[in-house]
Amino acid sequence: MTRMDTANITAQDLYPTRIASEPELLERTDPVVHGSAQDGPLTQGQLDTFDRDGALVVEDLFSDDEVARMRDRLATLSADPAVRADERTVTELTSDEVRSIFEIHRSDEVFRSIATDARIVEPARQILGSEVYIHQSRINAKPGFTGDGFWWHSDFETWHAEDGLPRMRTLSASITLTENTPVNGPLLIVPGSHRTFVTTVGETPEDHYRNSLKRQEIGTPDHDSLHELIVGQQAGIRQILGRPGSVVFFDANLMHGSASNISPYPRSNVFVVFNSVDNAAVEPFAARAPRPSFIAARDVEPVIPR
Ligand code: 6CS
Ligand code: FE
Repeated sequence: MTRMDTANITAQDLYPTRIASEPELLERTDPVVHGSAQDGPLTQGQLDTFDRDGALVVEDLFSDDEVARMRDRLATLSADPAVRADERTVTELTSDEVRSIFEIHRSDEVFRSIATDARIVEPARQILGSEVYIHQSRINAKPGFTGDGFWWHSDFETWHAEDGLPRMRTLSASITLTENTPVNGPLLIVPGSHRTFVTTVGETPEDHYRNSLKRQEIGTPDHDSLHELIVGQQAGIRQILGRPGSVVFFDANLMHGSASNISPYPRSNVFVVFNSVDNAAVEPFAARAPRPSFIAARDVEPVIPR
């Protein structure tokens, strides 16, 4: 396979990945924060934190009642045979436990209303400086004892290579449904890594998502690049901890991952990925065909916050 028949050749590729035989650390050319404090609701201090770290935690954005409703829904969905059989549900590699449920903003009323809630949509619009649409939504469940982790990755690397998002103008809002503690496999981030694009080595296999959503290998950074980022450039690693109902907003290119959960305490999060309407998906930059729309939206439907 050559570059010509696998990749997008119409749009300019600022972040070439899965193409060269050696990895590279490239400088981000896109802005991180597009809006200003006047646009609200985030303060200048919060925008500065997001700009510097690539992540911002807002505690207690959702109430205990709202969190309880979401957890109940998740429990019901996870136990429902129809949901378990649905192609949008991903189970763990080594067990039948539910790992992720995708496109919950379309399949479920409770999560539809959460995904369009002004408390997460407005900060996304402010940071991205435009109207936004939902590129992806999902619940990640990490049950006690059996929940497997996520190896280091930049979400943008995959969304660029496999879904065709051209530029870095995308973020995730992750709502915590359980307490995130040091022992239940919390989110680990490399602060400031959103300014560096780590290219990866290895071609995207056909229907890659069938494996990658259980355990990703292609599209993940190599050890030397991670060492350079974390140790060489002294970015370090930070755990994101917090109470249920907190929200972590993080840039699509932030290097992050999480360990498996060997504690008895479950951990689950709802993710809503907002993309700028000015950054709509084009053809994938390093895959034969785009992934199904339940993983990566192909239509731009601006979110009307409620
Ligand atoms: O493939 C994806 O789109 C996703 N994979 C990971 C590991 N994180 C973000 C996203 O859901
Ligand atoms: Fe991720």
